[in-house]
Amino acid sequence: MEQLLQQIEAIKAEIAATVANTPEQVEQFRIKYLGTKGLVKEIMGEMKNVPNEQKKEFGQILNAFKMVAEEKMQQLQSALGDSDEQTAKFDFTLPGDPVAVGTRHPLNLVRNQMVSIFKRLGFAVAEGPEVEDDWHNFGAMNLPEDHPARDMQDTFYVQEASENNAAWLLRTHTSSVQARVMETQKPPIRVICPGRVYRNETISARAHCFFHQVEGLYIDENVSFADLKQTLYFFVQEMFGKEVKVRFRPSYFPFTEPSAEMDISCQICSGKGCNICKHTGWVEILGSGMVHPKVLENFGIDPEKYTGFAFGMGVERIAQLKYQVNDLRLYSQNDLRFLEQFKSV
Ligand code: 2NL
Repeated sequence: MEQLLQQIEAIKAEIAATVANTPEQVEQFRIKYLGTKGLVKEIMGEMKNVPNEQKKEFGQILNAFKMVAEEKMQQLQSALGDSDEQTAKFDFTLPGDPVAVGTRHPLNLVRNQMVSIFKRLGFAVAEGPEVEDDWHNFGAMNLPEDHPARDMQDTFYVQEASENNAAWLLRTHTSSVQARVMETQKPPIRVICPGRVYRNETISARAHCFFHQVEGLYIDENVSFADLKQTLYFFVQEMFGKEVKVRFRPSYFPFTEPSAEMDISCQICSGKGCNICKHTGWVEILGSGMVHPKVLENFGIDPEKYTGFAFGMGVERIAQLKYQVNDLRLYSQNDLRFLEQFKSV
């Protein structure tokens, strides 16, 4: 009995000291210890010579011994497998699992194109808050107190004006951002302001309660209406191609004088006449004008020394003309059948 225990301890030490560098050596280990004629089986065979009252205790010792051999066997196998067998089996040329990537939203695609065109002309990009005070959105832009745009019917008020507090509202144009630029910077100023704006409209194919704008402002000495026209003509040529034709129509905005709207030749029918251009061959794409002297004065800019032009356009409108989107609601419904069409744009 005592001798058997010593024998087991000796074999255990031998097992612990075993190393195997090849599959053959692992197999030799298996045969020597765990095979049908192996040492584990042989020692197990001694069980019949153990006296009955010691069988239970000895059985436990034998089981533990067998586990030591089996665990070592697994160790040897996995140590080999990691370095050789498994790497050899793995085909690194297999294609990976496809990862579904999203697509850019058409409004972001068009906004980015617009921004990059104006950047090339030296315009900086400015952004600002969507919740604005009455002054930056309306007052500074020369909109009189009784102007219809200020009406609750048209503008979302977050807080009405009171004795001590200004009115807070969702900006109705990104002019409010340009107001903040004029407040903090001196001319020359050359910025574009892309962003979301809000109007209290009933949602339909042609109107939405929010949309996206890019407004531009250029103030320096000797800025003229000719600069305005050439800048905007360059913009549409880059956006729609060199073939595009433009025309300016006189218009009115409280913040510009004189004011003009710009039309381009219809991109759908090339000017022949269709539903989009209402058979005129022309579509309106933006409003513009020379910055009103009162607006300049509001920011301490001397209108005798400086002049400027400004313009504003809707990103949805440009995207509609570029990609023939016939319903404004499509932009905010997140319908994949719509969005996936812009995968390769
Ligand atoms: C439109 C018309 C316009 C402006 C926006 C502007 C900004 C400043 C001063 C003067 Cl800071 N004007 N912006 C000027 C003319 C037209 O937008 O139909 N937008 C969609």
